[in-house]
Amino acid sequence: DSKDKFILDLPKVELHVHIEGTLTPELRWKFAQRNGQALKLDRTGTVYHSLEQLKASHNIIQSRPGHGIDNAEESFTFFEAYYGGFDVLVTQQDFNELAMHYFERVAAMNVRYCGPFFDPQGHTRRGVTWDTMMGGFRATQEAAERNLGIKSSWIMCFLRDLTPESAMEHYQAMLPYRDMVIGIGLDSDENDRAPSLFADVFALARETGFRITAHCDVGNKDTHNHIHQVVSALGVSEAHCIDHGLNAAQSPDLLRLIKEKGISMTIIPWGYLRHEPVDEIFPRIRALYDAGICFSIASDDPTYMEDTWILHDMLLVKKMCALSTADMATLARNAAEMCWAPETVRTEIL
Ligand code: ES4
Ligand code: ZN
Repeated sequence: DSKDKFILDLPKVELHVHIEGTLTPELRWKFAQRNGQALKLDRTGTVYHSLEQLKASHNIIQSRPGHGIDNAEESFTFFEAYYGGFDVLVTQQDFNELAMHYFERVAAMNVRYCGPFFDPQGHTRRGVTWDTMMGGFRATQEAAERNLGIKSSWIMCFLRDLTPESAMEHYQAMLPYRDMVIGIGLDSDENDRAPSLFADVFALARETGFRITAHCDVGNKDTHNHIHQVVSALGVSEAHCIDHGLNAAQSPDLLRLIKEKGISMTIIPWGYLRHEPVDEIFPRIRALYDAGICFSIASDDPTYMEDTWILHDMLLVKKMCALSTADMATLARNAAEMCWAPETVRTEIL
């Protein structure tokens, strides 16, 4: 309807999307064919012989709690599915086409700027070179600006289930490409992996002029401690960001801390449905909004979350938090305000 059209037309900035989490079954199939790979998706080692079978496997991945993924022994976890998809990314062309597909998709949703995440450790450990990865991403960055009018800068994430030494090695290896990279993030499996483990590399990145952000996943058992550590140990402040961190809504102290420090956050409504009941999620998002915290809506891993992209996340949050079109314009403006693009780019969008 006309209200949806209003949301579609809002100039958007997307600040939390994993480029590897935008791999569609179609692209996965195409790259595997081109690279001469068999597609083995689950831990039983089943080989997929057709695109139809592969699509069906994404449907299992996309199931919500109580619908397969979390409790079915024979299905795979989100991270197994996600890292399984990495295997088909081999050539510069693969990285370029993956990223270009994302930019084209969100151009149609009126995204004007984005800061996509990438996970270099998931690629170097398979023998992919930095030139392959960054060459593909650079070609996309240039083509997206030229042909789609979308400006962008990359955010390199460390896999927190790997060591701080590996993070430091990857930080150093990225420096030759630093003109493409605006920020440093922390993602992957948060269980028993405190942010403070990575304090040294984040301090170095901050002092060198990178923006920083870290995932504080919804429902993680240590989430309040981790949100606190992102501020106290990683040095996240006004110029930086927290990804998710929704559980701060349950803690007056954390809400105050985030508000006082002027820290911004990224919120991914569709993703949380995989972990938490509806009435745990949306009142908390609403509480962040009512507390006046600056957060923006994003898509995280669209093809592993029932094919939901930034527009769908915005429509969901509008509906479930009972936000007005003016509120949605505020959220869109938040994204442009909190983003790490140069001032000239941000004012163009605002
Ligand atoms: C991720 Cl949903 C999620 N959580 C943590 N790390 C990630 N990397 C990609 N998607
Ligand atoms: Zn994420």
